[in-house]
Amino acid sequence: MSTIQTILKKNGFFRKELFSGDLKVYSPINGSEMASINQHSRAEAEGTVLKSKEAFDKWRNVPAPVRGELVRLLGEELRAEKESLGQLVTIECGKVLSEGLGEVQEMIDICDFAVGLSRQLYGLTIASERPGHHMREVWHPLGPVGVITAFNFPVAVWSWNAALAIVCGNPVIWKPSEKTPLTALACDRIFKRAIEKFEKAGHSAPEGLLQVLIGGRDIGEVIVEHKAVALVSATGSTRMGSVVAENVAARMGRSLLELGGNNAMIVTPKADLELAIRAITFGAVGTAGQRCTSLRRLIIHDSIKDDVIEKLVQVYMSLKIGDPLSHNTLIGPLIDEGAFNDMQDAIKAADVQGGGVVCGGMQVKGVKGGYYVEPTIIEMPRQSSIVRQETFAPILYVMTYSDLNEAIEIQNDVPQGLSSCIFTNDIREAELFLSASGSDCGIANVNIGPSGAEIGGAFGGEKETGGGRESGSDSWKAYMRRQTQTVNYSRSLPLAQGVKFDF
Ligand code: UN1
Repeated sequence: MSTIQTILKKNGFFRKELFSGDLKVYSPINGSEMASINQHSRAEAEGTVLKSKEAFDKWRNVPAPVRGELVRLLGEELRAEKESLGQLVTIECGKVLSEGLGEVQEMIDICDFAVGLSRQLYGLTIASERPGHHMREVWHPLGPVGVITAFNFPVAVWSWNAALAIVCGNPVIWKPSEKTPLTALACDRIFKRAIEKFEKAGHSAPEGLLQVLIGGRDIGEVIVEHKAVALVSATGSTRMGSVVAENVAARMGRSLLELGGNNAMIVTPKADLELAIRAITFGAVGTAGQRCTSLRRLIIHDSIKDDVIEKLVQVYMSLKIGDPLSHNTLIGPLIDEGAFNDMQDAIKAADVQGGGVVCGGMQVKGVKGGYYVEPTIIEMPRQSSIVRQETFAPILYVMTYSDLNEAIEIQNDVPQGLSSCIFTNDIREAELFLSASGSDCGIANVNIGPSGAEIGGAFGGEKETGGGRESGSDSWKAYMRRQTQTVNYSRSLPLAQGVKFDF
């Protein structure tokens, strides 16, 4: 407890206002109450949307490279705050410090990416079929962007959205998870500092360019239902995502969804097993199994199963579980009691469905007041209903295969489609996995686990994962509207498709 308070104080995150509300914020490290903060009302949330609309009217006219300068300054501020924000991420969501710092690095990376992008919001020029005409595609700012984030990546996923949205000319309304509002308030403060520097350099940013809304479902509903919110980018469960998708579609808005994952690894007899064991371990137990991209299913050739499991169990036994702030810890706590219960329920269901626990599953002491668990390996006779479901915990279901096509079929036979990977040194196996009849996921890796993607690629998945793409590549296009422009610089008015309309 004292360490947590010391960190909050040292970083200037410990302010009186954080103790005047009714949203209690607990640290998963020891369950201690860190703050009780004010929540916004529905009316306030509506006011926020209107303010965002006003900010949009101004910000869209600021040249994109100047908008990029603000994001460059945000990246600088994040560099300066990497240590303190990384620590705050750790104490608020429980991931180990190296991963907390990694999350802030991911924010810095996306800022750098977005700064470059601010001079590259390219559209096409298109050959016109009519003489004296030219056609082009222009990307315009879209409007206020609502960002709803989850507890497990409390700041990085926001930054993927915010850095792109702002460079693309859009203000941002951010509703963080109720479990991790402090990191959001810290980012708001960091963003304000970037704005101060931006304005000191002679630029101007409208009020309300970034607004943080604290609250639960009712606040989320305002963002989802308000016509002025042009894009709703939501990360969370498939259940939440389908409500968002339906409601945003009903008002013809745009949504970008990053929902559940149920990520698998295929390990073939041609794999470098040492590499595979490292990747399995990080994928399945890193972030205590609480990434959307966490490894949940191992589909392993029957000839090597026993060997791999034996090696894995040895590694699992050696992993340090406990306080995520302390140096050698690799597995921190689950976010809360609910997550612990979900894990226990999944283990019981797996048992009923014919599974056998190979190792783990028990609660461990860790730090008093937190929910610490042993990472768990369960052998399953088949891909039963519990395996087809995402449980946000360090449970790894192991299944076997004898033919690679069968393995790919198992890999694809789940409702989710986020991340996937194969371990093999055989180019034929790897390329089959990556082909049109291979993995059906948004992310497919060879000799890399399913989690820990770089920001440069588009991030997201198919099927119940929601279909959205965030972060790198051309994901920015989701934050802009495309306009096809045709200009006639001739003295006549020829019609397309040769249509005659003479009068
Ligand atoms: C998430 O879990 O919602 O690829 C995001 C990864 C991270 C992002 C995960 N870069 O694991």
